[in-house]
Amino acid sequence: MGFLDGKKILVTGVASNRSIAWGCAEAMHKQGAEIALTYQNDKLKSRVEDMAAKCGSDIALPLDVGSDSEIEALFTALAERWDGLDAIVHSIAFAPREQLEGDYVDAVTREGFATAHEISSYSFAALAKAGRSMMEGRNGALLTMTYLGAVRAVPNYNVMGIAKASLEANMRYLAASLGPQGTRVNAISAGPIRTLAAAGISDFRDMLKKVEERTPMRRNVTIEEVGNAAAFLCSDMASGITGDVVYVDTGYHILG
Ligand code: 0WD
Repeated sequence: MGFLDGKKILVTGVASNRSIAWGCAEAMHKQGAEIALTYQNDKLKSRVEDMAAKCGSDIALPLDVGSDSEIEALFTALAERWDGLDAIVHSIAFAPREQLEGDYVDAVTREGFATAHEISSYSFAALAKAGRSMMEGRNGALLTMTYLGAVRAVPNYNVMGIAKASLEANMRYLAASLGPQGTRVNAISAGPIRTLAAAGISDFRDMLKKVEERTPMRRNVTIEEVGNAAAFLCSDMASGITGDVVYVDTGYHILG
């Protein structure tokens, strides 16, 4: 018996077994949820299929959130397998690598700004919109992944911090919009974790070290810990929580 028994959950953004999305899928599977995964491109297909199988699932579907037709096709394919959907985990972000190093004003470009916002923020609203009818009447949940760089000027995080601020506002507007149909919308602000996406951020290793030295718990957070919080937020145990950012960062955000 788990607290997600009978729930059908779509988890996007699995790129490797270090992905935060994978921590979410594993934790949710442990709590009894049925899981569907997505993969960004053909290179990731067989890896993500294998990872779905580890969650007892044979649903791994293509999704590049830069494409409206792929978003539509995803929900059409999902509707052929499931009669409804209880939660969507959005764990996707992208900015061109040259945006994520050095001085913000030097690095930012019109194109880099637009890409970061489209892939890292708009895509959350796009998934909410496309998934809305499958989620109706089920007390569903949407969840996204954000970072402290949304509310503080973190070195090298640059335009991604602005995209995360947009994502957090997006989350609140989605919560207001979808609340009347019973869908809750939240974000987890995770501490730094070594993943493929994180490798694109300049001096990421220093960031991990700095957090470890200063944070109240004197260690970095794990994908299992983020996954457990995600499982809770997508469950009926969190039925009163919407429009919120929950920090899963071993307390780093409270420091002055
Ligand atoms: O320290 C960290 N790792 C933190 C990550 C701290 C706080 C928040 N986050 C956020 C990230 O910003 C992101 O929103 O968590 C989310 C997941 O990131 P992750 O688990 O750190 O990274 P990763 O394992 O790389 O998964 C992100 C994936 C991509 O991986 P790559 O490495 O290929 O960029 O997002 C997917 C892709 O699989 N992705 C897309 N999926 C569909 N369409 C797209 C796209 N256009 N672009 C990227």
